[in-house]
Amino acid sequence: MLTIYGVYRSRASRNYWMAEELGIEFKSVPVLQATRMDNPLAADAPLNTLSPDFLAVNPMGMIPSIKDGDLVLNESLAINLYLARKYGGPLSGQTVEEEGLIATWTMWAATEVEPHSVAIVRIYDREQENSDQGKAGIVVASRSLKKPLDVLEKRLTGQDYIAADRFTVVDLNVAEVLRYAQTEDALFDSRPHLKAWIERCQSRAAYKAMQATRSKEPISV
Ligand SMILES: N[C@@H](CCC(=O)N[C@@H](CS)C(=O)NCC(=O)O)C(=O)O
Repeated sequence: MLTIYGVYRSRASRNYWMAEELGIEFKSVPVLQATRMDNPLAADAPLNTLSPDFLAVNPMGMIPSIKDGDLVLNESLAINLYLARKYGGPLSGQTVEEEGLIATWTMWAATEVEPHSVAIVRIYDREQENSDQGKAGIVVASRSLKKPLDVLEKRLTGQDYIAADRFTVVDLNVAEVLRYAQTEDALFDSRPHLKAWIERCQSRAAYKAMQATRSKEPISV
């Protein structure tokens, strides 16, 4: 059975969403972020990203990781590409060309979008969004997102999904990377196709199932 190591309030959410989409059985092993804990190395600390048992799974000390049979994989977006290929049906690329587009837009999200969307979510995580420093950080990150979001808006003008005429793993990957910037309404209100697309992605039953579990997870440990 597939094992997902992580918590829903982390990048593991994208793998939980993917597992829901695929309808595959999976086991979730909770691994907390050490950075959110007071004393992650305490003898009685719950399994976390600094625990030796978890470092044996991912020496980078980051969630998510998965185990599928004997295979261990890290890197949330790559995990989804693997799950799509292995279990995916219509979520995976059906042609080499679709696979190429899925890889391209996933790498684009990881390199051109996520650094800036994560910068925004971190400001909210630290409850700094109303401080001068936090506001300045949001302005800088939003400015950096302008070009990538204009490019995605153009891509989605005249087509409902990024790589094919159906929802695929890359829509899930990009939507999850962009979710971190969704506090900034202006980024989406000014780009109607992007806004309609992310709403389309997030109206899926599997996304709602992931969010329902996520909302029950305690915010602090
Ligand atoms: N590129 C990695 C990044 C993983 C990552 O940064 N995970 C965070 C949680 S979202 C983490 O585990 N941080 C360690 C910590 O906070 O202790 C991926 O996409 O899987």
